[in-house]
Amino acid sequence: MATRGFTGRRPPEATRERLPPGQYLEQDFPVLQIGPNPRIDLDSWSFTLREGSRPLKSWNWEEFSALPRTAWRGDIHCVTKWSKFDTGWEGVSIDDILAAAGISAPTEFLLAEGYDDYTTNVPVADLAGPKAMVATHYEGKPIEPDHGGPARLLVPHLYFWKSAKWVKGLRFTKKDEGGFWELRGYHMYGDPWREQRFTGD
Ligand SMILES: Nc1nc2c(c(=O)[nH]1)N[C@H]1C(S)=C(S)[C@@H](COP(=O)(O)O)O[C@H]1N2
Ligand SMILES: [Mo]
Repeated sequence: MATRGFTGRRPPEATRERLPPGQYLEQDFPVLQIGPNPRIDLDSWSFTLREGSRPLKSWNWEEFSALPRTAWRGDIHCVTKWSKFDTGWEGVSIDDILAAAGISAPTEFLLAEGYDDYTTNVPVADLAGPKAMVATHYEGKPIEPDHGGPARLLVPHLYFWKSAKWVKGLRFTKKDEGGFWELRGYHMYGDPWREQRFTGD
């Protein structure tokens, strides 16, 4: 016991406190998705805000890369029960995206849309502040295609299925509309601390 505290290992109690209910600590970074990686060429990449079908503002890669940058480090939680601690991301916060578009959110809800046609719904209120972003970098490097590069949504306080990979835009919706997984039984909100995995949780 004399060497406890000198091993550099996080005490198990602290790990347990940091893990939402039903989660285990994963050291690797698993890859989960509904299909193959979409092919994305930076020359034709764009990110678009829409209200329903109406485009509000669009950026190409060069324009998007010139927006103010935000960094965030923290824990992510997948509904398949792995959590990963201390993940470091950089990108553009949703606040900065809206500011650059010169608009405030036109509705309270939106669907994030991926280049693979994946969608997931998030309340606009959950994207405020620096903790939600369109991330372009993971641990200082461009996000690998397997993890959603060149750009993915990052909403780390909700289960990771809300963090749409290969994101191509945000579509504001009048009502809270379910996305790909929400229409297939996943929870509409997905708070890991309240263990909102499936409809009715
Ligand atoms: N575009 C897109 N985004 C997606 C998915 C997907 O299939 N397509 N899968 C989601 C799910 S279910 C999870 S758990 C995470 C996995 O992200 P990772 O592969 O980087 O771990 O991405 C989410 N974002
Ligand atoms: Mo997932």
